[in-house]
This record gives sequence, structure tokens and C-alpha cells, in this order.
Amino acid sequence: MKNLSRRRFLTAGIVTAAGAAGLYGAERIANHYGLIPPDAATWYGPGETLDYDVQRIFGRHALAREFSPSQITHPPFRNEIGPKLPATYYQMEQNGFRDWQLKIDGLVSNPASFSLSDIHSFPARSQITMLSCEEGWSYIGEWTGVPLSHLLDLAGAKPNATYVVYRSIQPDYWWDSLDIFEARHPQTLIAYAVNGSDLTLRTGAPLRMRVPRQLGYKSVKFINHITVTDDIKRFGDGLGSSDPAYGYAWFAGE
Ligand SMILES: Nc1nc2c(c(=O)[nH]1)N[C@H]1C(S)=C(S)[C@@H](COP(=O)(O)O)O[C@H]1N2
Ligand SMILES: [Mo]
Repeated sequence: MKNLSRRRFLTAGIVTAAGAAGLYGAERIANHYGLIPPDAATWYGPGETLDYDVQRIFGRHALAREFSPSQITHPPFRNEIGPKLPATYYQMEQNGFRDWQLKIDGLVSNPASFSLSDIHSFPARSQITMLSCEEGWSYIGEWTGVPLSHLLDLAGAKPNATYVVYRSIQPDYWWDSLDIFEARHPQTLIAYAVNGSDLTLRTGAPLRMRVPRQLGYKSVKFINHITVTDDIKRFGDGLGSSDPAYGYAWFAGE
């Protein structure tokens, strides 16, 4: 397979370049070129760093596979939602999420707050992709939403931005970030519908991040706050997301 041989080639290249210093040296080289994921110091760091580097060097623009309508999974799989959502969530749900706001701040020239009707008025993209959970199940669905890159442009994300942090209405329990390449990738959406219907509580209503090139846990539900930054270490415990605290890598690409 093409990808496998590329991966081997790069791994060999980095290890050769690092010489006797091995993985540690490889990390130093990768660090020099800005190729270190935020959680690289954790126990799965070296392997994850190599995966991330291969992806960023060879696959930055690669598209996640898109499927045909006949391949959509019926009924779709819906994961359990973790701890109970705050009471304000259910109040907003009762009200058709008319009061929901998606805030975008940080390294932007026009910090903004978008309502759902703002989001619906922006250019939409629909794509049929697979959502794969780290626990081994997956399903195919058609997600519709606005490309995150469009919101970054509207807010005027500054050129020195390196990461985009996103939080849900469960801000401490579930938050994540993408590097600027993944954030600007055309398939990365702020989704509001799946299979032609508005999202529901189970699917992350009213807005959910959809990152089809990475595992399902990066597709955070109930999104209400996006922050553009050049300093990912400032957020949470500095590892780029809540994933490492649960034993999962920040970079969840293939
Ligand atoms: N806010 C929030 N987002 C979340 C989760 C969650 O529990 N809370 N679960 C994640 C995980 S582990 C997966 S695999 C997907 C599942 O998406 P689905 O319910 O559409 O299948 O949502 C992700 N987003
Ligand atoms: Mo998952």
C-alpha cells in the first residue's frame, strides 16, 4: 500500500537522520520543524509524533473518504453522552436553541458570537463520511454544516495562529483542539444536521465539530466556544485536549 510504504520511508528517514540518538533525536528534529503534537511528552508520545509527522508532511491536504448515499448506516449509531448536561442546556433545547451562541475569540481581529440562524446563513457543505470511535465501532452518515475555515475567515484569524481550541457546554469534561491545517481543512465542519435532520441531543445538538480525518472523539458535541491561539500549552493541562487525561492521543488521525 502506498501509505504504508510512505510511512516506512519517512520513519526510516527520520530515524536515519536522528542516527544513534533514535526516537529522542527524531523528536528533536521534528520539534525544530514544528511537528510535535501538544501531548508528545506523554507515554505514547514518540509513536504519535511519527504518525503526526507523516500525516503533516505527506497527507496535509488528503481528503477523508466520502461515501455514496446508499452506504449511509441505518439506523445511525449514537454514542452515550457522558455526564449529565447542565440545566441551561435543556432550557435552551426547549426553546429550539434560539439562545445558543457560538463564540469565537483569541487571535482574531473580529471576535464574534454567532447565533444558529447566523450559522445557517453561511455557505454549507454536506459530506457522507465515516465516524469511527476508538472503542471499535463506526457508522456512516451525511453531515451538513459550515466549514470551520469560513468562521476563521469571518473572525479574521491572524496568520500566526497555530491551533484552534473548541469547547462544549461541558467545558471541563470534553474539549479539544486542532492544528491550523486540520482546522482549515475543507472537510472540517461545524455541523448542525445529520442525514438531513437537525442534530438532536444524542448527536450533539445544536452544533457539533465534525473532523472526519480523525477518530470520533475529536468530533465534540454541543460546541459553543472556539478560541484561536498560538500557545496551546495555556489551555487546560497543556496537552491540547481532554483526550490524554482519558488515555487517548491528541492526534487521532490514521
Ligand atoms: N460533548 C461530547 N462530545 C463527544 C462525546 C461526549 O461524550 N461528549 N463523545 C465523543 C466520542 S468518544 C465519539 S466516538 C463521538 C460519537 O459520536 P456519535 O454519538 O454521533 O456516534 O462523539 C464524541 N463527541
Ligand atoms: Mo468514541
